Amino acid sequence: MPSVIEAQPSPLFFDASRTALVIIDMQRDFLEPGGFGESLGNDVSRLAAAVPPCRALLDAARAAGLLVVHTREGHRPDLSDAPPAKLERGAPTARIGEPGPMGRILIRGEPGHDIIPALAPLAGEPVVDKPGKGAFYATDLADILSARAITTLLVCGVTTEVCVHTTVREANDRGYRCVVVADACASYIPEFHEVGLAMIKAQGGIFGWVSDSGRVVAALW
Ligand code: TIU
Repeated sequence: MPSVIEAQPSPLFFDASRTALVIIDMQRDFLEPGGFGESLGNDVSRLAAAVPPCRALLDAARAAGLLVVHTREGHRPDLSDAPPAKLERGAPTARIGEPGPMGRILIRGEPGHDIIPALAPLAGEPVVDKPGKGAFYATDLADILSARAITTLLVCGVTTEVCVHTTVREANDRGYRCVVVADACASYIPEFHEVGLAMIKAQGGIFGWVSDSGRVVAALW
């Protein structure tokens, strides 16, 4: 039974049984002081506004029986999956793999790599660990989605113009209909959030659709 999400540039009809909520990188390393985001010179408090809308989406998606996928950006402790070009950048004292107040920065298994408690995954919800910005690159996300015949992705998380955007671009080329949930995404750079959303819905929805948590939650009931 198709439902409709009010979105821009047009309403989107979707089948809940073939729709997944994808929550991008809502990790302590990006949202809390002392992690990767702050090491890059960012004010991490700018991301807090996305947490309640993500929580509302998560509650609604679970209640509606949607597939919920969580992603985390991070690297192996030996850094063997981290390209030198990525490791070289950032503050010399707080690069990927260096110790910090939440453990080694952006390393799997460290406290900073965890998803924030407010959005903790439930048993049975796939958590996709990714070494890059996009959630398809070097992961099994495509297999997870195809096993459930997923065609539509509701995408939220951080940051809008980096990991959300890269994932949506990858997903769009793979044929998924992507709805980016504006208020459930955030950036350290507010104008990049705004222009990142504008890029997705421009030109007739060149990468997908943009909606907000209130409209998406309403469509899921
Ligand atoms: N720096 C920044 O804005 N983002 C990232 O490095 N990763 C994600 O967006 N997850």
